[in-house]
Amino acid sequence: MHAVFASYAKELGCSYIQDEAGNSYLVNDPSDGYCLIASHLDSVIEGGEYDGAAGVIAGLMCLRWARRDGLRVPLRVGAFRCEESSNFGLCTIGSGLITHESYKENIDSLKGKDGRTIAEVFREKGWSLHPKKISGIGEYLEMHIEQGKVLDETKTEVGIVGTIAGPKRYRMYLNGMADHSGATPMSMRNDALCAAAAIILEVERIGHREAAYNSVATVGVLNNAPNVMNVIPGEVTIGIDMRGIQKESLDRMERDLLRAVKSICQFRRIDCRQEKINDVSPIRMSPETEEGLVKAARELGLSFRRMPSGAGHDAMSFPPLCRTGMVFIPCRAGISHNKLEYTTIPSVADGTAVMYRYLKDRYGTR
Ligand code: HGY
Ligand code: MN
Ligand code: MN
Repeated sequence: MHAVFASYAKELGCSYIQDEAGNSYLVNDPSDGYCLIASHLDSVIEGGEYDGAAGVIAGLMCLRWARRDGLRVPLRVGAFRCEESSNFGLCTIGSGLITHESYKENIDSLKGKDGRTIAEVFREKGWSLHPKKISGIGEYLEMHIEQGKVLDETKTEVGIVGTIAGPKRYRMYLNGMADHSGATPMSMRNDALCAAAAIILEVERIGHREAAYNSVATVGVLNNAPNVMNVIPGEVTIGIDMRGIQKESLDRMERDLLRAVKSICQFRRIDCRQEKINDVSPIRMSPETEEGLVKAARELGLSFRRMPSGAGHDAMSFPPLCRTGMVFIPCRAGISHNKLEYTTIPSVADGTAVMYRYLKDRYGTR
């Protein structure tokens, strides 16, 4: 995908560069103060074709229109690596590394699904986990499918994002005692999978309780060992993903989760090792960029709504550095992270037109 992305350089009159973390860019003008329009090219396992890719295509279209119209602004289009937490459990790795915003702690020992550490993978690819910080950026824009049902169900053409939900993520390693499923009396078991089941239902209960604040809580990862019919499960790993646009709600979910894990494991005589893999506060987009995108949508006569993002995005990495804004487009039935994920070319064009109109309003043409 990055090679295909790079192949557009010539027809768009751009140069292709890669940063030290392996992220790709097309550059129409090397001067500072550039506007970066980007998203990611990786996807979740068994995912769809639009999450990330649609936003990169929107950037390429803006480059093409800017070249046609002689837009004055220095534009770059970016394709980030490893935005999804599917492999290393951590999200927005590519954009987080080059902004130095998301990873102040050392992530070298994070293991991917194939057991190799991120340090081994980066070394093999010739990339750095400690790249020099991105510089010269004036503004960051990203277009993305909503991955929710609001725009589709309300038949709204575009969404303008105000706040992106922050993720708090844990991996819990539950250790009980593998034992004979036939010969071990029920009162003498340390069943790690039953403890996990109690925790999973508690995560769901906490999520429902905080739904009033737009918070959600999910257990998406479950590994059970030895995972055979006649052995009481001894070792279980679960991955917990909590998200919220209100910090207090996120903190309440975390507090109640840790309390529940402690009491469930004590009651069931299970040892639990906790690994906190993500703790990103809810991120506010720049108000002036948000207002500019709203103005552009209005000028284009597109139906729009201001809305939060429940999903995380590379745009989370940029507000500490520069003005940042996001545009959403509908996806069919809100389905995402699923092969059925779908949006239309006219919707991609609508979202792109809003970003491009914003650029013209802000920077003007020759
Ligand atoms: O998981 C997310 O929120 C995003 O799709 N990376
Ligand atoms: Mn995604
Ligand atoms: Mn995405």
